[in-house]
Amino acid sequence: MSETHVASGKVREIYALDDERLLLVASDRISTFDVVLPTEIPDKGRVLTGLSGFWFARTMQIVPNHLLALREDGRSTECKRLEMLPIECVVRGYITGSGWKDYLASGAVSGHRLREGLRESDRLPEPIFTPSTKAQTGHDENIARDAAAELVGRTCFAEVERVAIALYEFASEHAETRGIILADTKFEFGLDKDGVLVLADEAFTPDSSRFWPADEHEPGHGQPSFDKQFVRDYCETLGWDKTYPGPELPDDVVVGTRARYVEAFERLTGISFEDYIDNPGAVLR
Ligand code: PZK
Repeated sequence: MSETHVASGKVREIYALDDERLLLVASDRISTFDVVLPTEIPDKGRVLTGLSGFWFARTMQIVPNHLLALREDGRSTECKRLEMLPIECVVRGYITGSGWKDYLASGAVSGHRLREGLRESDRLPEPIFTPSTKAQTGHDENIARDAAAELVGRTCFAEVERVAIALYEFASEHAETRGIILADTKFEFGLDKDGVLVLADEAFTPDSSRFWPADEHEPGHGQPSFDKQFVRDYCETLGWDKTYPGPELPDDVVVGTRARYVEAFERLTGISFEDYIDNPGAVLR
């Protein structure tokens, strides 16, 4: 490939196609406890790319997005190059993860004061926007709404918050009717050359969102992850200290995990994964 490499995520790469377009390539790598494992999950990158495409096609009436074309390999997308906003845009419909930690410590998350007595993994009365910083290393940190507004400007902040909540409401309602809870999700936005707000990165994938099986939802503790639970359970049996390097995965864990990704894809899109492999454009219609 002749394209210039621009950036690496844990499991994705970005290349420059020209001044206006980027190529986003999703690999089959998987991370757990923030460590990329040496074993890949076949087709994971295709599942995530297909899901993003599905959601981008269905949310254009809420906000324009960066997707220009989905390539025949099912894992590469051509995207409009944007000026990215310096915040991660997180929406939470359930209280878990760093939101749960912040709530326990202070009774609030990013300045949203929540009622007393919430249990871990409880549904919130309404989704909340909890922006975070883009940490260069380590974990993103939830920041106050004022701090986020300072970083992007008040008018931009208000628009991003409104759009992010609308996107979450749209997708989480769809997912719940298909037996999957989207507990929370992270968006990245950018501005195009005319200053228009555009949704970028990936949308409602299991790497950018917490997917929980709805029929197993039980507040009071952390929930099993729809996609990564086999991997986490296996890693817990090893007594691994969760630092680099991670363990190789046995075949049954790989096969079971691949099946969970494919199941999430098929439940959410209503499209058979085989059809997607034959014709990736199927998710856009
Ligand atoms: C962009 N990232 C983060 C994501 C990585 C890194 N449309 C865009 N325009 C300009 N920049 C970006 C995007 C997008 N999306 C996003 N870094 C730059 C990122 C995935 C893999 F290596």
